[in-house]
Amino acid sequence: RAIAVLDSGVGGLTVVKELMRQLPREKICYFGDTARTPYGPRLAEEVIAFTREIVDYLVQFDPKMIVIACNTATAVALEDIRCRVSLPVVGVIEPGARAAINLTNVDRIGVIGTEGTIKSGAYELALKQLSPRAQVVSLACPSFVPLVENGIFRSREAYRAVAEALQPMRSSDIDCLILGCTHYPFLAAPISEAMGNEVALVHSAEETAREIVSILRARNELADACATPVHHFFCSGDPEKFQYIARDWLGDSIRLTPVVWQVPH
Ligand code: DGN
Repeated sequence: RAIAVLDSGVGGLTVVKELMRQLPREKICYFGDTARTPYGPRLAEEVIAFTREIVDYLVQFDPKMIVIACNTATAVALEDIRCRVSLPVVGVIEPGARAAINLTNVDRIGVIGTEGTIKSGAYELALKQLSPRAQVVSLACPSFVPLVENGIFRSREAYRAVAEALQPMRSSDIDCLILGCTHYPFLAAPISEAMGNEVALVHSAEETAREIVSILRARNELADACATPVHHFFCSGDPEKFQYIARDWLGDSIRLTPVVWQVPH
C-alpha cells in the first residue's frame, strides 16, 4: 500500500523528495491539483471542498496514510479530513513549527506562506503552543507559487520577485525563517540570497517525513526492506508541465506517469 500525498500543485514534491530519501522502500501516490492552483487566495470553504475531493480520489487506491503536503490545505482542512477518513492523516504545519522551535536561538521566528496560510494564523498558534515565548513575524508571499508552477524558479525574474517580496522580512531580527508553503523550497536559493546567511531556512519536509516514519513504525506498516516501489503521480492540469517540473526536482531516474484527473465542477 502506498503513502498518498497531495498538494495544490507541484509543491508537495518537496515533501515527496524527502520521503524518498528517508523511506526509499515506500510506494508513493501523489496528487497535484495543478488545474486549480493556487489555493492561497481561495476561501477556506473552497480549499476544504477541494481537499475532500482529492482525498476521496486517493482513498480509491487504498493508501496506508494521507499526507497533506500543502500548508494552505493543512491550515484549514486537516481536522476535517481527519474526521472523514479512518487512516492516519499528517499535515505539514506542526512539523515545520517544531523544526523552527528546535532551531531558533532568539525565539523570534519568521514565517512566509500563502495568503490563506498566513491569514489562518495556524503557524502562530502551533509555534506558541510549542513555545509560549516565541515571537512570530509573518508575511504572505502570493507571487511565489506561480513562479514555481510555471517552472521559472531559477530565473532572474524569480530572484527579483523574491528579493522584493522579502524586503519587509529583512529588518525583522529573526534567526530562522519557516518556508510555510511546500512550493518554497524550489525557491530556496533566491530566498537565501534575499535573507542572508544569518537566517536559517526551515523546510517542513524533513520533520514531516520523520513523523511519517514514526507513525508507520508504530503501526508496523513500514514497507518491506527489499521492496522496489513504483510511484504514481497524478495531476489535474497539464501533464507535460507537471512532468517537466517533477523530473527537474526528483531526477530523471524517477518514472513518472502523470495521469490527468478531470476535477469535478
Ligand atoms: N503548496 C501549497 C502550500 O504549501 O500552501 C499551496 C500553494 C498554493 O496553492 N498557493
